[in-house]
Amino acid sequence: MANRVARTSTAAASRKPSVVWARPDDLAATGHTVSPAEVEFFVDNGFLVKPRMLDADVVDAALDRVWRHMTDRVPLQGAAKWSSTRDDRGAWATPRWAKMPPIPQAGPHLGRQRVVHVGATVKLHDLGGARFIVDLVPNSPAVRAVAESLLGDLRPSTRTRGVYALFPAGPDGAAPRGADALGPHTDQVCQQLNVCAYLADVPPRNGGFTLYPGSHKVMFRAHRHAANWSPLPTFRTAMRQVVDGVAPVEIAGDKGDVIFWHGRAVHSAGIHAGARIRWAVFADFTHQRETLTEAEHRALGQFEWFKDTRLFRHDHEAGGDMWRGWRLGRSRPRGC
Ligand SMILES: O=C(O)CCC(=O)C(=O)O
Ligand SMILES: [Fe+2]
Repeated sequence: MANRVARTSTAAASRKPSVVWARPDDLAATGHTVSPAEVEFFVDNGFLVKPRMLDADVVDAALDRVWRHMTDRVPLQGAAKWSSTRDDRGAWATPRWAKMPPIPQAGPHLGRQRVVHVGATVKLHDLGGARFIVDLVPNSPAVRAVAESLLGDLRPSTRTRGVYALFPAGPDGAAPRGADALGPHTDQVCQQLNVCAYLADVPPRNGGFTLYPGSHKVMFRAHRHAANWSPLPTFRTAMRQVVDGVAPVEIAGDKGDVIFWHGRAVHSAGIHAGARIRWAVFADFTHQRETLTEAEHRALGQFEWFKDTRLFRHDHEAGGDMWRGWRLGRSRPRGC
């Protein structure tokens, strides 16, 4: 269900390939959780990278648990077995997973399997609510402080989307490498501020999260509401304008880096021509406001159990100030 409507149909040939992004090193300022220059960068581009925000030892311990979980839960094809030598690249390049069970059509996991293993991607949604993952990313005091400084008072975090691994395709994997390797889209349900946190180093062209700078402003106006999924008839044209006109940036980085990104930004998993697994946790932040019930989400086709986001009962119209209610480094949220 996620992204089905939002995925663009723009011909790949007309798209721009991603460029590996070079982080400006002068944005942060001592004494500021988010400096004025960082706020300005975020407002203009729709993302902000905070390098090495997560403790490296805690991340390593988390990744050990994630790896064990994956080898327990992701079935391989036929009689194949996961290698216990995690560092032996040859043992896990060109993964061949067992066939996925069908998408649940009812029940608590409506719309998405608990674990996704397709092509070179594994999405461990079932780890999304594990205490050690929630504590590591959305409940990390440092991550939360930045999210609060940008967005304002936050809804308490109960889960993340999970841990997303992008595997190397391997010699016979024939991974597409150009713009057609990208799947530009926007996310649904209620979108304000999201994070992507790296659990291992992500060198260039190793699947780094890829985002179209400035696209949050275009896509914001292509919705009826400020945060709730509410695409206007102009949505597809707006997507085409972004995907044909903007060179996406691939965010390479280090273990523990956290990327904060605006929920309306067009984005994609990155081009992966490298040798490592791209390990990332994705999480959602929204304002603390009244939300719709689970039954209402199901009725609207916006039930995404694996995301920590809920539609606002009373969302603002997207016609006005797109930063209404955001704190943007100030002591009080804007427009409240
Ligand atoms: O894995 C990635 O880099 C992209 C994930 C994504 O687009 C999403 O969680 O909505
Ligand atoms: Fe997405």
